Amino acid sequence: MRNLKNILVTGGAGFIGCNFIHQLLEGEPEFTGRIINLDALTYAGNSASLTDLAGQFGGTRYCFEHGDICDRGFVDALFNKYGVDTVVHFAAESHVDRSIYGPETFIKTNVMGTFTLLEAARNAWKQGDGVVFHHISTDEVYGSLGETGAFSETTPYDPRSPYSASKASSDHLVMAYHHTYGLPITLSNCSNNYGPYQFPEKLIPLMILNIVEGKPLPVYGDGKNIRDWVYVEDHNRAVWTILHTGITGEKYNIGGENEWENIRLLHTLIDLVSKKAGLDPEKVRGTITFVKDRPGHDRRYAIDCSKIKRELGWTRKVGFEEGLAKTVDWYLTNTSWVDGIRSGEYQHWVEKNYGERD
Ligand code: NAD
Ligand code: TDX
Repeated sequence: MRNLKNILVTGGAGFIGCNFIHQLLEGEPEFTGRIINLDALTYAGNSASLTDLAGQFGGTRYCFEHGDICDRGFVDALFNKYGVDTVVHFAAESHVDRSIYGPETFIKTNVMGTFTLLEAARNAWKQGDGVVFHHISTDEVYGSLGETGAFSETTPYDPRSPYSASKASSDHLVMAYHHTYGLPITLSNCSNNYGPYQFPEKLIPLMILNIVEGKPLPVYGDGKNIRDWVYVEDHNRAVWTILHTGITGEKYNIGGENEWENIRLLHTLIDLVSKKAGLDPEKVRGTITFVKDRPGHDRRYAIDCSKIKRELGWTRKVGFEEGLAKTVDWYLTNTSWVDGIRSGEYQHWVEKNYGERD
């Protein structure tokens, strides 16, 4: 069992990263160390997701550092300042649609940013500081499945969007730093996450808010693409398990074993949100709008996560019904968070890029 004292979390103001920090500081009493959150606060980062923690743990167990993972000098300084022994690398450009409209920032952050962090970690590690680097990645690196089968850790990479290609590149770099230099790394590839604090450009929060606001519900293509969904806290518990007991140099798939066609998921959400918000579900169904398909839209993802279950004893705890209900409640309650995150660059981007797609 590793003793983690100074954890550098990148992208901790984003969806999965901020849940990770909340879970560690509020829900893991055996963790007594410190978290350093390095985040550039792009459109997807929101310090409001962490305000309560900054008040409760700020300065001692939680430190926020505003900066770019591509900035080598800044990253090196953080390793020195905090004696970082663990890196949990969430920071990325994460939205597939944006990678289609503007791939460059994906290459910068996901490829060059990961490279920069790896170099900084290798430098600290060479100086004798024990550093473990955990890289957070996605099932999308494996490509698209037909009607049967599931991605395992040995499935060959076949990324098909600029997003997944940039994540695949970063995975290869992480593995290369282990094989070439011996840097202690672990890597995880997870399926679609859902839960609180997810930016409402992603399917589930977008649909929840559009249902409540009476806006059209845009379904890409025929709506029959399939995704595997895992509650964000289950993903983060898996990461925590890997950090403690994962084998250096290994990769682990994480998934919910929970496949849904998009259109079926949308109907489920319509029923759930309508019930909670006092709407007529049949009227809401009338707002479903089939729009032009996402170019290169992967048809089906499914994850074989038997390795992490068998070798590290992780299992998913939150069922889909329970997780969806919690998520819907969270978005219906936290309206000021929603207003805050949607007030900036996002709306402008949607108008500019999505105007012509219907
Ligand atoms: P997100 O877009 O919600 O958050 C990304 C965070 O990274 C933001 O806080 C942003 O400000 C920060 N960031 C972006 N560029 C940066 C830079 N150059 N320097 C420093 N910070 C920067 O993303 P997410 O959904 O929380 O995803 C986190 C990680 O998990 C990503 O690596 C993603 O590829 C991976 N992942 C996501 C999912 C999912 O369903 N969301 C599934 C599997 C894997
Ligand atoms: O408006 C929409 N309509 C629609 O039909 C949106 C936003 C999405 N979709 C479809 C596309 C996908 O088949 O829903 C599915 C899910 O879409 P996203 O929420 O954009 O997620 P996805 O493209 O599957 O990628 C997500 O999971 C893997 C994350 O964004 C990635 O960061 C992660 O790696």
